[in-house]
Parts: sequence; C-alpha cells; structure tokens
Amino acid sequence: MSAFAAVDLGASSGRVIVGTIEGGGDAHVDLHEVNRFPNGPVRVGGALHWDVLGLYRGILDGLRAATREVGALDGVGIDSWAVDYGLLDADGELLGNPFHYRDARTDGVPDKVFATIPAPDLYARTGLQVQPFNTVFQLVAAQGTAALASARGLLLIPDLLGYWLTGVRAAEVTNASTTGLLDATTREWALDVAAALGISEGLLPPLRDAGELLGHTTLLGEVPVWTVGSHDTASAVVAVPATGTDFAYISCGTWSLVGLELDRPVLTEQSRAANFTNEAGVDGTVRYLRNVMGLWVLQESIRTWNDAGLPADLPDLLAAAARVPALTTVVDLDGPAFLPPGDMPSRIAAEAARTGQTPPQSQAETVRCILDSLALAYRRAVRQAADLSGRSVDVVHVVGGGVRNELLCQLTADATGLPVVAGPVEGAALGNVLVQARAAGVLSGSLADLRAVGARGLDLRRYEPGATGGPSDRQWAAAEGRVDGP
Ligand code: ADP
Ligand code: LRH
Repeated sequence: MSAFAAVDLGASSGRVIVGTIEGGGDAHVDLHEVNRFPNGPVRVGGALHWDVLGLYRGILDGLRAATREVGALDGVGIDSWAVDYGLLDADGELLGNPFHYRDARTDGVPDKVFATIPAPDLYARTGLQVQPFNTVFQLVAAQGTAALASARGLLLIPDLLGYWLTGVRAAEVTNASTTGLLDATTREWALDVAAALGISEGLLPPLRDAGELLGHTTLLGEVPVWTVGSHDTASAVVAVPATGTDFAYISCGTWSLVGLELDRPVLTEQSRAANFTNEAGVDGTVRYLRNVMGLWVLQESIRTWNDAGLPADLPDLLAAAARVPALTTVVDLDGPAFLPPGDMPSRIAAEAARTGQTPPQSQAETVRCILDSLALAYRRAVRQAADLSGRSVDVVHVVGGGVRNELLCQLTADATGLPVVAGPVEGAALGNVLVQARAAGVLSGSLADLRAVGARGLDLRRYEPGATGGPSDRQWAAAEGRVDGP
C-alpha cells in the first residue's frame, strides 16, 4: 500500500489529507483527514494578508500526524487558492506577509494596465479572465514599494510552501496560468507582457508541469515532494468522477468555478466579453471556466450574523431556506461589491433594492436568495461555456464543500436542466493524491484513467432536474431577467 499526503489550502480552511492506495487492477484511493486548520484574511495596518507561517505550521503538524498514522509517506503534494504570492529577497528570505487577493490595493489597476496593453490583446495572449486580483494586477499595484524593489524572486503560495519544504524554487504551470503572465497557448511565461508592464523577468521562476519530482523534504525522513495541479481548482478538476467527455463541473467552495475541460483555449472576443478564463489544467488540458462568487457570500453572511450576536448555524439556516419560496429575490453576486469581506446581508438588500426587488428580510430569506442566485449564475455559466466552446454538456459534476449543500445541488439541477452528480467533497485533495501517485509510478494512464481510480472509492449522489418540484425552466429564465433590474 502507498500513502501520499495532500496539502490542500482553501480560502476558508487548510487541510492535510492522506490518500492511501492499494495498487492493482481495481486500485482505489481512501482519503483520511489528519489535520484541518482555519484560514482567512488577516487585516494588518489596513491591508488584508494571509498568515502564511500559520499555514506552514498547520502543514508541518499535518505531515507529522500523517507519518504517525501511516508510517513513511510516498510523497507530499501542495495545492492552494490561486494568484497570491510571496516575494523573496536576494538571500531567499520572504519579504513581508503575502497579500490576500481580496485586498483593495488593486482597485482601478486593471484599467491602468489596459492603457499599456489593451484588454483584448492581453486576453488573446494569456486567455485570463479579468479579476482585479490577478497576480499581474497585484504586481503593478505593488510597483514603487520597497518590498517589490528589493525582491529577487516571486513564488505563488503552493510554490513558496514547496520551497520551504525542499529548497527548490519553481512555478507549477496550472497555478502560473492564473498570474496573467503566462501565454495560454504555449504555456511559457509571456516575458514581453511582463516587460511591457515593468515586471522584472528575474522574478519569474522556472516552470514545471504537474506530476514532476520537485525535491525532497528531510523533515520527516527523506520524503519526495511532487508537483501536482498546485492551483486547487486544477486538482479538483482532476478528481471530477466523469465517465464521459460531455461534462461540466462546478468546483464549489469559497468560490464556485464553473466550466468545462477543453484541449485548447477559447480566445475569442465573445469569450473575453463573457469573462471566461482559460486556465491551465493537468496533462495539457484547459480549464475553461467562469468564477462565480460562490459560498463566500454565505460564509460572510454567517460571520456577520455571528458578530452581531445572532445565532447562525449552517445546517439550520439551510433547512429554513428550503422552506422559503423559490426565486423570490435573485441578485448578481459577481459584482465588485461582494468581493471584499463585510456585511453581505446588507449588500444583498441594497442590490435587491437597486434592481427593484423585495430585499430579503429574515436570515432564511437571505440564505435562500444567495442559493437561488448561485444556481442562476451556474445556469448561465454552464450554458455560456457550452456555447462559447461549441461543446455539448449532458451532466454537471459538483465537487468541493458545496457537495454537502443538498439544497444548492438540487437547485443546480433545476436551474441548469441537467442531472447533477455531487462528490467528492475533498475534490482538490483527491486530485492532488492521484497526480502524485501517477508521478510516483503507483498509478498510470490518462486523466480518464486517474478519474476512474478516484471514482471507485466515492459515495456520489445524483440530483435530477425537477425532482422536488422546483421552479420550471421558464421561471429560471424569467429570474435571469431580474438580476440586472428594470
Ligand atoms: P475552500 O476550499 O474554498 O476553503 P470548501 O471546499 O472547504 O472551501 O467549502 C467550504 C464550504 O462548504 C462552506 O463555505 C460551506 O458553505 C460548505 N459546507 C461545509 N460543510 C457543510 C455542511 N455540513 N452543509 C452544507 N454546506 C457545507
Ligand atoms: C479557488 C480559487 C479560484 C481562484 C481564487 C482566487 O480556491 O483558487 O480558482 O480564482 O481561488
């Protein structure tokens, strides 16, 4: 039996999960969580940061716990949220706390960049959606700071943690594709783009594919550290238990990443206008998807209520939301107002009022509005992804923490008019383990082969559209017209 530790850092929690694999013809993976630690923004001096050393401690505790439980590990792989980075000085020391992508310093920066490189040109080259937090915008926002001036290297978060474990500096390509500095077609650094924006080429480390040996850590004996799909969404997509090719996926956690797996990028003007992104997937695939603001809005609502001393327990709120009539109020949660941390119930009420709808009054109505609005956004994104890429879709796979939200899964089936297959909850960790196991020679084959192994151990649930008498297709279509207001 082989054992691999997946370090998966989500925006709401980090976890170390051990995947044990019995090789052979009916190989399957057993996942076992050995450490989970909270994660979230830390406000320091008016800016939002990550507590990267706290995360590293959580990783080390997890790896020690893993070793106690299974003995020597056959590998470690690290994935995390995208875009954020640490800067290193000439001695390889970290320069300051990495910024959190929800920090406001990038407000207005995309337009500044587009004055140098027009948005259509940048999209044609990098295929990346415009989000204010893309690494390229963060770096332009940081110009003139002492940290950037003295930086001699940049490492994205999983690469930084991998460097601390092994001493080896590299940029794994799936996450590098979220920087806005990678050519979407060649998968090489777009050095001319960096140069045009005054970003030093010397900051960018050598690129590595997922599934290579990065180095070894000697903290727990000599353990190999493998590159995996170090962007959590890339690892989650590896774990989608699809049996055919016509599937859409929703990686449903703090964010909802909604899209398709393609073999080449879609760089058309229509695709840019719809803000679809072409992120690099494992094995040369393209993750063609849209960012939907996701369960973040629910997380922040619960935090707001708790801070105000109101009881707000997730399972109770979801049960209450299931009793609220469907599609009473729907809002566009992708607007910039919902990006920073804060009082989401008030922001939702303001958006409802702006679009001429009744603002949700109770907690249950607010939660229902969030879930209906997410399902509506999924409907739009799945249909647009299929239209823009010319692909057909016959099933939607949901992976990530949102799998536990049965109401949201049923609403997703209703809104998209497609069956939803929900699971696994720990998609990124499973994809991380599968890619390590193949790199180590325990598994072999294509992504489809890895998916078949991953699916074998899973408890999946299927939701059929209309199974619980939810709104009709006509009602979802009408609701779409309400989010933009009269
Ligand atoms: P991330 O990786 O971005 O930190 P996760 O994939 O862990 O996110 O998903 C976290 C989300 O999962 C939470 O915001 C919550 O909405 C949802 N979730 C977790 N547990 C449950 C549960 N028991 N019931 C419903 N939803 C849940
Ligand atoms: C999800 C995710 C997403 C990015 C965002 C910053 O965790 O990696 O794919 O867009 O975080």
